[in-house]
Amino acid sequence: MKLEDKKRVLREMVLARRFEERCYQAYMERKIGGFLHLYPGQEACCIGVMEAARPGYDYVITGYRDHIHAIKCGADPKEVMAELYGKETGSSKGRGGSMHIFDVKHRFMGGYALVGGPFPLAAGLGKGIQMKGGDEIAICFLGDAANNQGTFHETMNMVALYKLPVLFVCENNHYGIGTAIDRSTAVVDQYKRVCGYGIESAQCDGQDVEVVYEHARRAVDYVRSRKGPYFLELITYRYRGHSMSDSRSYRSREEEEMWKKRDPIFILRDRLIEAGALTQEEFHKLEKEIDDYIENEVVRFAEESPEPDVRDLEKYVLADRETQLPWLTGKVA
Ligand SMILES: Cc1ncc(C[n+]2csc(CCOP(=O)(O)OP(=O)(O)O)c2C)c(N)n1
Repeated sequence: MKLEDKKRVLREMVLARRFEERCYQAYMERKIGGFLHLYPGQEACCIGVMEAARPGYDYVITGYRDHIHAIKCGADPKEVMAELYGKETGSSKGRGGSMHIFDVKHRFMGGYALVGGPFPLAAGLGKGIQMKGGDEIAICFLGDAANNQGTFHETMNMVALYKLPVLFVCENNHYGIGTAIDRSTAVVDQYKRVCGYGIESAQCDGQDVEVVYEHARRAVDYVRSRKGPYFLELITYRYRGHSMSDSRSYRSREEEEMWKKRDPIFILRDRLIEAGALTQEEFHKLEKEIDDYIENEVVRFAEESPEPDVRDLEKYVLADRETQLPWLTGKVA
């Protein structure tokens, strides 16, 4: 990664962290309702992988921990925040909330609440790309527990059989809600689980964004050159609970502190400082700039945006038979 790119990536990771922490605060203030799954600790995963891909050009799909993936694809943080606030200006018009951020314009094909749900959809995206031609790829981000779903195995078989251009990124944060991976999964090294399907795979440190980027570059090149699907496992950790109702009683504070010593933002920050490319003061200035942006633009936009009109409650939620599904009405041959 070039120095300029590293500095930009540091900024993006700080934005991701502060955005999520601000969501936490807004939830506690009851400005955000419903479910909320936050990403602090895992920033190097999505940002490092997408740095090696083409955000806004390659198709991306993921689970419910989806805000940062959408933003990295090009979604406006203001629209993502407005979605969390349930406002009409949100990326899903306020009807989806945290788990259903979509930004089709930037080829962010959605966050999904159903664990494992995105696997077959990613295969479909890959099949679509293959039929259309072109050099896009589909990237499917998912957690380690999702790999125990039946959809995982059916999808791995099909993508391997048809050599679909899909990169699977497993963000292994060691927990599925409150269950540690070694209590739910026979083979904890997730990258080994796809060998039986003949899929290329690798595992790497998910805390060091440069390491993630290097591995992702190889994986993306492999998929883009149409050699077939690829499975990349990133070893990472989420600092907060699974969702807002999780007290994290299933893990020790020592374990959390140990992971915080390998904070993805601090790893890159310290490396830049050591190389003389950044000072502590510049870093604080960056944090302040980002906090101001989130407060004065992102949060303000969400707060000032209108609520959806209650008469439009079903708009965008249920398919409109007349205009959106004309074949159901028999008007299309
Ligand atoms: C089909 C289905 N089964 C169960 C759930 C309940 N559930 C929500 S999150 C979750 C754990 C998923 O963990 P993982 O895939 O590792 O992702 P992480 O939360 O760690 O990012 C489960 C079982 C669900 N949402 N969907």
